[in-house]
Amino acid sequence: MTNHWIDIKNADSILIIGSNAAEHHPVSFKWVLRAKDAGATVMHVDPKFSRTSARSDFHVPIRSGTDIAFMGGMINYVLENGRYYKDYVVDYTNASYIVSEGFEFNDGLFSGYDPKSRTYDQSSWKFDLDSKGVPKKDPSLKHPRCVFNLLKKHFSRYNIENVSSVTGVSKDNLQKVYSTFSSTGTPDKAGTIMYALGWTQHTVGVQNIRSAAILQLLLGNIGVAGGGINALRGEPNVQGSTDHTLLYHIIPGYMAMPRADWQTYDAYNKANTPVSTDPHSANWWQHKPKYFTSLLKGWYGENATAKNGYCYGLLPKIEKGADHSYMFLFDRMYNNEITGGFIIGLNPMNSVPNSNKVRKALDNLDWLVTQELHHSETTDNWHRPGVDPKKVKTEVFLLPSAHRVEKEGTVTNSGRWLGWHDKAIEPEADARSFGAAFVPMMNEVRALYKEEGGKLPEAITLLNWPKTYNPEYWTRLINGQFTKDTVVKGTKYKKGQQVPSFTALSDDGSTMSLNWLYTGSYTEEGGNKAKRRNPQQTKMQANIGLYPNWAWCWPVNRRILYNRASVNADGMPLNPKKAVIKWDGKKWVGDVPDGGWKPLSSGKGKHPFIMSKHGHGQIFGPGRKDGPIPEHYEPVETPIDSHPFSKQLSSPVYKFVDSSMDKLAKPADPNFPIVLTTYSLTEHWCGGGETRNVPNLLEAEPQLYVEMSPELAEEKGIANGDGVIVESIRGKVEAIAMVTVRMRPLKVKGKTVHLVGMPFCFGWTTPGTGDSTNRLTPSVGDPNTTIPEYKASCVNIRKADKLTEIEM
Ligand SMILES: Nc1nc2c(c(=O)[nH]1)N[C@H]1C(S)=C(S)[C@@H](COP(=O)(O)OP(=O)(O)OC[C@H]3O[C@@H](n4cnc5c(=O)[nH]c(N)nc54)[C@H](O)[C@@H]3O)O[C@H]1N2
Ligand SMILES: Nc1nc2c(c(=O)[nH]1)N[C@H]1C(S)=C(S)[C@@H](COP(=O)(O)OP(=O)(O)OC[C@H]3O[C@@H](n4cnc5c(=O)[nH]c(N)nc54)[C@H](O)[C@@H]3O)O[C@H]1N2
Ligand SMILES: [Mo]
Repeated sequence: MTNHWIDIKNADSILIIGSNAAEHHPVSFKWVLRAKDAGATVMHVDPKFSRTSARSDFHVPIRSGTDIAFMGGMINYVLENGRYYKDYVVDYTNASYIVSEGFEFNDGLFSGYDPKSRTYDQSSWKFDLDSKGVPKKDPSLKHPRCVFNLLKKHFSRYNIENVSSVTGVSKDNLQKVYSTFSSTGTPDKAGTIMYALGWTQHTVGVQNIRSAAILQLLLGNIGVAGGGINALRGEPNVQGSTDHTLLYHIIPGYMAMPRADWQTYDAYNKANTPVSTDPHSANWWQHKPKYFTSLLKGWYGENATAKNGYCYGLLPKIEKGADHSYMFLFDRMYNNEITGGFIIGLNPMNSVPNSNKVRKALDNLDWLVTQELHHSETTDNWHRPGVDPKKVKTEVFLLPSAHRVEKEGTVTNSGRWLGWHDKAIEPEADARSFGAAFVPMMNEVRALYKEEGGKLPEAITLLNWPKTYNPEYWTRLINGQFTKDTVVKGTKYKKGQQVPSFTALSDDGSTMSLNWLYTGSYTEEGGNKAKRRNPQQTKMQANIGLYPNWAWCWPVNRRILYNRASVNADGMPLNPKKAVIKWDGKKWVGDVPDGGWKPLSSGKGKHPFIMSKHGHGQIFGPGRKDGPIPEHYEPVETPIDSHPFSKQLSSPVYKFVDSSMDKLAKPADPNFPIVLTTYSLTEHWCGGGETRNVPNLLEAEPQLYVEMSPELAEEKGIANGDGVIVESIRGKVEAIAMVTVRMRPLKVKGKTVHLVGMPFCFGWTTPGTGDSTNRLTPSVGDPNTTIPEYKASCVNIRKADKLTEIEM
């Protein structure tokens, strides 16, 4: 989230799109309702009517996978009707930058497309630079090739007619949302966008979010109280685990994973450190070598020296363009390229797309280590129905895990707040937390490498590694410590003492930190700030609910990101009634500002978007793999075979896994005419591996069902409560029909398109519940993130002759 949970109460307009916030993020909804009580309009744009819709001012049904058309229509509306916040757009975004002549967009494709490799050469997506290397600008926004005019031209196709015919949203509903939300394009109003999986789980997931970034920049809604783009994160600590590298393409603190073409420490730094020649651009990532060196010092301790490139050579390096996300991992397993591994704290045999295939893939392992609270579809895959366990070669180790109430440590919430979680009781019997299992296991591995050698043993033997597990110890190291006696701004620090802030991190080996974003969270002066529970705040902070002494927030306890965009050049709040920061003549007050420089009018200030190279909010965003501006593309499986925006039906660069078990339905396939979307349930957790083992939750939601409209039910001769078979080109599942007006048929290009929705929390290890919905879903993903397209695929549905045991 750019903002945080409490801040939602400051919004005048709330657009919940691609999220069922009331059911899956109830804490967020407390603040949504506060805002509503204070007069905010709450809108829910979602294929399904849910408890979120029920508490919103209005619900807008939409066809799954068409949100860029919906958002593009709103961007067009804002531009055509002059609803944007002109000063903000000119001063704080890249709308005035001149885009180089080589950049083009024709019939759904951006310049640089290579159909053979299905990738873009992004080199033409750039700006004209002046003699000093700073982008040329036209603040009058008249230049035909300035970002603003290219944007206008691009989205002019997104008129109400086209948008309505593709999304299935009525014209009335489009007008209602567009006019309400765009009313926040003034300094005294703020609108927030809350999204989650309904936006990310698409082959255009990243571009859905880009469309929100563009809209919010046009309306001046970034950096202000009650504004922002607010990703409602999923698993309780998924924010923390992404910050610390859950994903294969990054290392802690959002730095790039080392690659084979960056063989040395210097090559890594050169490729990853942006340079700006604009004296007013903070270009914060220029400091990356300090964070990277401190991380290497954290990993390899005293063994990491300037002379040996801080042990960079010991790190594994991935090939440029290689994809190690889970769809591709399981594909490698399917092709016998992986012999063994660990699966801990997840149940991929239920939650990964195309379970038919991934279950077979897992059979190819020689060994598998799992650590669980329960038996799951993953731990027990070797004896799933229809499989002879004698024929499965995998040796499976099932280690007992401590439950979360049996462990302590930090949790980072969606708003980037770092809280401490106490242990309530000791784990039972042999159950251990992951750390308590992993730290000693790693010591055994180290001992073996020391004894036996092997390939590049130093990568393991030289690690800075403790003897036993202690969460407090890791929390201190994540913050970072001095490795030499040092003086920072007049204060003396001894070797081994905590680093006070990331501005003190250095690339000369005198500091270590396991994550620069968290430096400042555990200091000599403040102790472990995750444990802070002090509600004190100044009057200005209390006005918008910043609570700076409660827990700690990355970066540097800044509660609202990009807050320098909430003030004018003199440092005065654009909206004084809900000020975030303010220059009092000598210093900034309110939130921790995005950089402590004086206001821009002093001549010594910096542009507010300090993480982007040139310092402006990126309306034109050249860093993505599928284009600098969003464009509507259909989901890979789609009920239509053309759309009015271009000839390019689906994303030209979506990722897919190519195997005999990964079939895809063709566009408008008459065998699979119905759009399927899948989602979580209030009463269960994700794949259900945990909650199906809690009897009262299972009683509340006992069985796989499929939500469908009365119109579809009638067409198919299905009654509420009937057993049905839902089938995709990849597999089928048995479910109970839930006939409900919560799902509506939509008019798409003049024809009726039916949508059905299914939860994905059931599985065969809990008898009588049904099996994984992911037996239906395809292994296709976003080109930037490879997140699977769980939210839109095509199926058919028929009444079951009898309710059988699940077919395998
Ligand atoms: N009780 C409970 N809470 C949870 C979870 C749980 O399982 N149970 N899971 C947690 C996790 S890990 C996560 S990631 C989050 C998930 O939180 P959410 O993303 O809110 O949950 P989902 O149910 O996956 O989907 C959200 C909504 O997206 C809609 N949707 C589907 N396709 C589209 C589309 O193309 N466009 C639009 N606009 N909307 C679409 C669905 O109808 C659904 O209402 O919740 C977390 N919270
Ligand atoms: N079709 C479809 N598929 C989806 C989604 C969707 O919307 N639609 N959503 C996706 C999303 S957002 C997510 S996050 C994934 C979730 O997918 P998974 O992570 O696979 O789902 P969970 O059910 O949360 O699995 C967690 C497992 O960890 C166990 N567990 C719980 N606590 C602990 C612990 O402390 N230690 C250990 N070792 N184990 C523990 C639980 O018993 C459970 O079996 O599913 C994805 N799959
Ligand atoms: Mo999630």
